[in-house]
Amino acid sequence: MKLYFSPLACSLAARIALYEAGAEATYVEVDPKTKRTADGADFSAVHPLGLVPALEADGELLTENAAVLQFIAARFPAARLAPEDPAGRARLQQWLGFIGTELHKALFVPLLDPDAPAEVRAYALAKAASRLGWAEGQLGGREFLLGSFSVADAYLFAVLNWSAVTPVDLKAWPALAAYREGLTRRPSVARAFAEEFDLYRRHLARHGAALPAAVAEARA
Ligand SMILES: N[C@@H](CCC(=O)N[C@@H](CS)C(=O)NCC(=O)O)C(=O)O
Repeated sequence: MKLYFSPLACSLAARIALYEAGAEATYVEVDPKTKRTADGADFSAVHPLGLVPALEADGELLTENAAVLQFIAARFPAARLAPEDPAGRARLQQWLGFIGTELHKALFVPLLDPDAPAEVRAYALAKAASRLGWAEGQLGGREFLLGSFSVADAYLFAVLNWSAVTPVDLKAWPALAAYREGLTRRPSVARAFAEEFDLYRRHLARHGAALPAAVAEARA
């Protein structure tokens, strides 16, 4: 298997899932600015949309977080990364859909995009209270979104990390903040996050950018 990823992007979730599964995989870094892989190849030739994650498996390319994560879960059932019963499976889909649309795309992408107009950012930020408030309520004080760790937790962790570089302050949602903090102690998550944090730092240095102070603090 080959995972195309960018450091600390949503593709972090697939890396976490692969680590959970103990899967053999090759990790190919994609520069989100140049769309070049680490060896200089054009990632757009792999995935014309230039989006990560993209997972090469069995000679095929799979894209979209929800599909990639569920594929990894299905490929490595012993890791128990997805419920198997219909209700649990639907609940997993519910979370993957919510995280992908309401949080990832609707809330965080406009806040992370330096080219997004101020009005667009304000429009996105206005959704934070209801979307994160709903997730906070659903989570309560639980450690995981479902009964045990699943690929939805990996995806939500990847997305919540972005609060460090956006005006979304997780302190307003203490259950979500505690949930994220708790996941940082999980071995697969800690390993994936530490590795990608270093790669992110190197990516910034290559582009002559400094590590944002809030990110450095969050890591310290
Ligand atoms: N709908 C896609 C979205 C993936 C996505 O937005 N990936 C981001 C990283 S988190 C990306 O590759 N962005 C690069 C770009 O927009 O050019 C999915 O769920 O996989």
